Amino acid sequence: MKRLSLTTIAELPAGIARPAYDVASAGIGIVHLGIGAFHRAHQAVMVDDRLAAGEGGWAICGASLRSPDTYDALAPQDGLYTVAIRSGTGDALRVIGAVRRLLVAPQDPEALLGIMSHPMVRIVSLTVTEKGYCHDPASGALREDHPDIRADLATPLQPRSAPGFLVEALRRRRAAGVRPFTVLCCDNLPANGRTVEGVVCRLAALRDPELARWIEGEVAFPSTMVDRIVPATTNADRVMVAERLGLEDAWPVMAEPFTQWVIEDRFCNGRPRFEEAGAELVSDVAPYELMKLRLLNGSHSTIAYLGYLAGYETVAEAMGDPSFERLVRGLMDEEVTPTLPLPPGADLARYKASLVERFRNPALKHRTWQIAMDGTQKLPQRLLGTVRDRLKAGAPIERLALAVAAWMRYVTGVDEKGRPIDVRDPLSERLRRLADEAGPVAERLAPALLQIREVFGDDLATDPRFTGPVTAWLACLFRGGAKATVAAIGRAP
Ligand code: CS2
Repeated sequence: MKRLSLTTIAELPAGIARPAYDVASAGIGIVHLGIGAFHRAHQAVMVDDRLAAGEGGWAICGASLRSPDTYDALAPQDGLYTVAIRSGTGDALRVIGAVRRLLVAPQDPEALLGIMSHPMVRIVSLTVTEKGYCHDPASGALREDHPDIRADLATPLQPRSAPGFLVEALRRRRAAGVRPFTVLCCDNLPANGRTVEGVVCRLAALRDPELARWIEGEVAFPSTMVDRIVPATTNADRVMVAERLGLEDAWPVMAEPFTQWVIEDRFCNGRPRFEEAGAELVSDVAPYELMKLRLLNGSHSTIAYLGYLAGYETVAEAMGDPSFERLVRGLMDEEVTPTLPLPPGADLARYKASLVERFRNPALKHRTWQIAMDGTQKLPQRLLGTVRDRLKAGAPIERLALAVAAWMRYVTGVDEKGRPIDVRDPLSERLRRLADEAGPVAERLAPALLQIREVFGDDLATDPRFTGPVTAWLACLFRGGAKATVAAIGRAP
């Protein structure tokens, strides 16, 4: 079978949407760090819309900071790939042309720095996942002892980390008298623009305080809220797409119909009219971001740990269990909602109902194991901020505590049937060691894991209003398993 590319695109059957513009002549205006499935199903689709609408100078150069996989899949396809929108009524396919160039940073850091410093590039956006910012998830501060940061300070002209690339490219622009780009963070971090600004300015200050001052004064770091559920692509997905296209696509991406992008309208060097592609440009993203991180991602992580332990492979399967649905609705309505400032014009009841519908989408096959990854980087903004707000208000935190306990049970690395769990987390070795030392005893395991300051900060580990319910739920999980514990929630542990 032939491969999707600019040469074969004309052979696509009718019914497959494709770029409505001259792909080959679209100029690059955005460098994106972390060209994974999420970016390709989210921002790149909106950029594709703007290119089709005639804003020709905003195509994307996508860089991978680690693995060459995306490059290897998409470079032979001239950057073209398929987005399959999956709903109960079938899959709608669209070929995207917005990614005009691909790079693999470790193979050629100079090429990436070259394009990042080029005046035609006016935005550098990022989806490098929570751990890609080399920061302390509890405090948001740069981890100066992070191996990649130490390397970037030792050889700043050949950076490794995302902050290292941003600082070096901005330094080059300043030295050459080129206006800086906007840094557009699209990861699920709280106050993501501010957080990345803090990390970048700190790293710059360690190199050159003058540079740090210039970045603070000249570079815009708008915050954003990004939302679209994008499960990892499977081989069955590749086969389905090839059948529909009549062409092979080495890496199509699967997504739900829903998509949302809320962006703080603060750019220092121009931007495409994203609002005409469906984005919401606002003056303050914070309420949207809290709503999404705490309701969607908080529920997701809760479903992921409990669902995995209960033997559910996907979010939709877990949500098919009535006790899980009750737990998620109870978590959202009773424990999260009272902590949320309302975004202007938002209808929270509708938002929550739509989340339950999205989680139940049977076509998505979003694996609990996928969401369970990197818990140490996710828990603070998804669950622990809510816990702190609830404790401040003197309010109960039973479901939140159960979710944290489920994470603890999960990171022991052994499931309820005694089989190993493939725990993926930057702290996985430490987690494993703590779990092995404590053994499957809630009263020993909970305090050991609560000592991880990067996750729980200095306050939660010693607050009995938190440690008490977490330990009690962990004991329940060890005793009765996740299914029975979820069925029992509502009664005191
Ligand atoms: C998920 C998110 O994998 C995860 O941790 O919770 O990727 C989630 O699907 C997106 O944030 C949805 O916008």
